[in-house]
Amino acid sequence: MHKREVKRAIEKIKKSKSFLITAHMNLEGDALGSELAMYIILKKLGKKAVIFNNDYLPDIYTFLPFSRTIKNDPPKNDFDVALVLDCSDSSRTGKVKDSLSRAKCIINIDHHISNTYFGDINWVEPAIGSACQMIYFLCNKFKVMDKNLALCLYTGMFTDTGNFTYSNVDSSTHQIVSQLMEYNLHPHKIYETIHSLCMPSDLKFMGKIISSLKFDPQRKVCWAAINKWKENSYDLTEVVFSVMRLLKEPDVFVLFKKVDHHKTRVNLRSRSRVDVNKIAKFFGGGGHKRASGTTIDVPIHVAEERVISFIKRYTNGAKRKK
Ligand SMILES: [Mn+2]
Repeated sequence: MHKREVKRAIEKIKKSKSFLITAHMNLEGDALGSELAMYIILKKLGKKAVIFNNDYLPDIYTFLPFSRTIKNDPPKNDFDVALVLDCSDSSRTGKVKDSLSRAKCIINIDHHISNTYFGDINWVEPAIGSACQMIYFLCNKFKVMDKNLALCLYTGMFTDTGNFTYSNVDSSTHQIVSQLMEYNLHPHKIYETIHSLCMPSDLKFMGKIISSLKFDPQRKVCWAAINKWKENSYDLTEVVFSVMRLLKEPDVFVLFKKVDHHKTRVNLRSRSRVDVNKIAKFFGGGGHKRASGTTIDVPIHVAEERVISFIKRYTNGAKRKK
């Protein structure tokens, strides 16, 4: 834990009155959980706070407390502090970026290894599995934990660790979860709200993806290239990856989605050995060692060719070094 930056962040929060809270685009459990938890903490401390996001709240997360207070339009007033959470770079806040300059100070609280240290205070912990786990620490410091906070933090920790199955889970994760569970949370309900949402058409779409999976000759990389990605009120990306992860052999999983004729979204996941942040970084993106992404301005078949051949070279290199 970066004690000096934590201390600076806490001091700044204590001294300041008004806050803008935001997170990365493509909202998911950790971004929303950490934003809402931060909002609740600040309200409990008697501060003024507003959450402003680039994207609309996905339906599956409306169960989170205070989620209806989230704004999608720029606030008119200035702020003492902008709290940017779970966000590797200020440009990842989308349209919120313009409003960040209206704050006297930016506090960057994040766990992406690709973080660009864009804040005035940068509390960045790549070894921690979720931004929510970092906010949990603030809850304890301010002694404000309650059921709403526990629900927000649990949701972020749960989603960012693949339901507590990824390699970023350790004993501290479960110790914290154990404390959150004291607030009478219902993990089975949270799980179903977030994950049991597929319509029959979604499963048929998944079937097409599964039947088109590709592998390198050594079966260490598994990928799918999808020309027509199904837009849902929730994102099927993690569902596809969870199916790919059922495979025994691959270390790396890749999903290519056509954005338009000259733009391809690439999502990368790794099981244990390969650092996919480095791969995404090579192609102008970033994220975590085990989960990252990038958008490349080339047609999908070109993106597929370039990324897969890079991964093959990269993993061969990693093997030789071992
Ligand atoms: Mn996160």
